[in-house]
Amino acid sequence: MRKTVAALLSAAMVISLAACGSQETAKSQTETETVTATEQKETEAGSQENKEGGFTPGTYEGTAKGFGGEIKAKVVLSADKIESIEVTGDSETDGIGTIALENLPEVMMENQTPYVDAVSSATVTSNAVIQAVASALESAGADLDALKSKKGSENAVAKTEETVDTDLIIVGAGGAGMTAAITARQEGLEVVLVEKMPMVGGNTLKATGGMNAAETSVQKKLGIEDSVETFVEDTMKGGYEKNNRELVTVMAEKSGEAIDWLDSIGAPLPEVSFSGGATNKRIHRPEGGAGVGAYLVNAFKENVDQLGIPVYLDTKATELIVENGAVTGVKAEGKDKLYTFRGKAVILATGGFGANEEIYAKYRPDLKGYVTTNTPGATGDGIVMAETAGANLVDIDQIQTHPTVEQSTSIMITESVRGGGAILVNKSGKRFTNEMQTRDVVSKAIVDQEDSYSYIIFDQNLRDNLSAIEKYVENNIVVQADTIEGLAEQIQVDPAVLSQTLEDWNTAVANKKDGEFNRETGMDADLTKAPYYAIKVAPGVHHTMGGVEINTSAQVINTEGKVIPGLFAAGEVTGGVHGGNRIGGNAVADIVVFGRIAGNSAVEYCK
Ligand code: FAD
Ligand code: MEZ
Repeated sequence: MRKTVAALLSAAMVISLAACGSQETAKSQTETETVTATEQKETEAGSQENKEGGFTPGTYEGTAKGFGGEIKAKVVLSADKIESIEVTGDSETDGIGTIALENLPEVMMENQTPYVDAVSSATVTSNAVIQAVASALESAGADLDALKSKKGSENAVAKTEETVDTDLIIVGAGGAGMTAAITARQEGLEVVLVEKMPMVGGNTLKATGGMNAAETSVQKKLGIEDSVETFVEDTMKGGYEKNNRELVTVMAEKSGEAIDWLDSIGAPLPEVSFSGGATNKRIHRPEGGAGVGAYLVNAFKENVDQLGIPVYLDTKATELIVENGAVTGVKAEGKDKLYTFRGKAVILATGGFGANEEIYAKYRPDLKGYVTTNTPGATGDGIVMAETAGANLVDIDQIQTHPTVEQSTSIMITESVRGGGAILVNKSGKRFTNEMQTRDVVSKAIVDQEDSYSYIIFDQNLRDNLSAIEKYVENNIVVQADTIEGLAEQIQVDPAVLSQTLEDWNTAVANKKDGEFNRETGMDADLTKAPYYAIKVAPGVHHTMGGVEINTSAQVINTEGKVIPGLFAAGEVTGGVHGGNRIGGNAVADIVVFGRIAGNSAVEYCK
């Protein structure tokens, strides 16, 4: 059984990495076919008009459909050279998509051809950039076949070997990894971060709703009553008591100081709201309701840079080095180098496997074909490496869906929208559940509706207080109208039914009593301020609760229940904290609390 997990994960990793990505991959398959067909036509046209031996000087433009909208390319040609390439595309995925826009023109200039390798995990954007530039060149009458044949020979590089000596190697530059790196470096260790993607952030970059913490300085300031005990009990109940109570208790007890630590590194979280399954207002977020992940990743990266921690991007860890039973390093593959990182300890912070359909569908066949909210790097590599080094795995079959995911873009609509007062209606325009229950329950309720989808409905007041919503508007997934009836017409729901639903809901908010579904939280504001908004949603794969077993010091435990010397882990790569179902906001709490613990434990160990 254990061997099967590793074998499956490894095989699927190769597939997943080669295919480059979750949400972009899902689209890329169809789009790549379109691109190829178009490219074929372009090639034929290009050959007919070909100017032998070079280009017709001038400025040429081309366009192509990217991930979120149109990509435009402006190419300046002299008689024998591509002089400049400028590419724009405002709607590409933040981070990875924009990296493709920024990096590819430079590589194209270096190679003097548009036909260069796609940026890992941004295949749709990359293909669109390639097509837009090729289309500009086609309009200049360039020989696209000749330019295609340039690819490969000029890009091929033999990989050299390099050994890097340090104290601590941290694999994965997401939230847990960067938190551990900052903590350990602040205590004087030499640290390196190894990250397989071309950018830092991982799933942490996408986190939106916020971070749970109890008895915090922020809650006290806002007059919110909460307790560590309630936090522990909510988490245990949400996880169906499968959680490791010791780990949960540490997370809850240390969550308050984690909020203060974030403040100390320049990332205060001054607002607090409700998340599903939480008894009290506990989910901490940035001012104005901005997405928590990008905000934290920016702060983490600034600290990592200020502390001079080297970050090896595009460098995929492939194997842990084990000597005399202790972990002393990592083997990794970069773009042009094969690395051996040697040190005294290793922290695995490689995240989960929510972008690895082969694995999650093995444990949950019902999830086959589901979209994922996860970033393409979430393929479970760390779990494989740890297991190969003897680590025990826990709760590996516990996989969570998020109930409100827009299906054509895989964009997750944050729980904070419901926490701020939004409701869910089915295709008849009626509410069908308490929207603030845990996400497994709400997901099931949506799937049980006719055609298995729902609309999340909110108003202008909610939009004004939650800037995370602007991303949904920018991505054109929000329907808007000045009246409830107008909104109903647009989403093809009976206007009378939707009006009644809203009227009943607003009465429930006024009376603080939801007679229909017993909702008790996220009822601070009614839905009465026009315009009104709707987003069509259904569940998507969101979090993998299981992973490597750790103790409260973030030391990795082997299959005999013993600590593996030199190996620590934190974040979504681990199992135990979330049990059978994670409460919204607990993963960011997990990565900050256990990221710090892993950093400190590694410091102790290295001493
Ligand atoms: P990640 O942030 O995923 O980082 C892991 C890193 O390791 C990645 O950069 C990855 O590329 C890298 N890596 C993987 N394999 C290798 C390898 N072989 N070599 C080198 N590098 C490797 N939780 C909350 O509590 N609150 C929220 O509001 C919230 N919102 C979310 C919204 C979305 C859309 C998603 C997807 C998740 C959300 N979560 C939220 C969950 C939470 O963001 C994640 O569980 C958490 O950020 C994981 O952090 P991590 O550091 O463990 O992993
Ligand atoms: O913890 C999460 O995954 C979360 C709060 C997501 C969200 O809805 O914003």
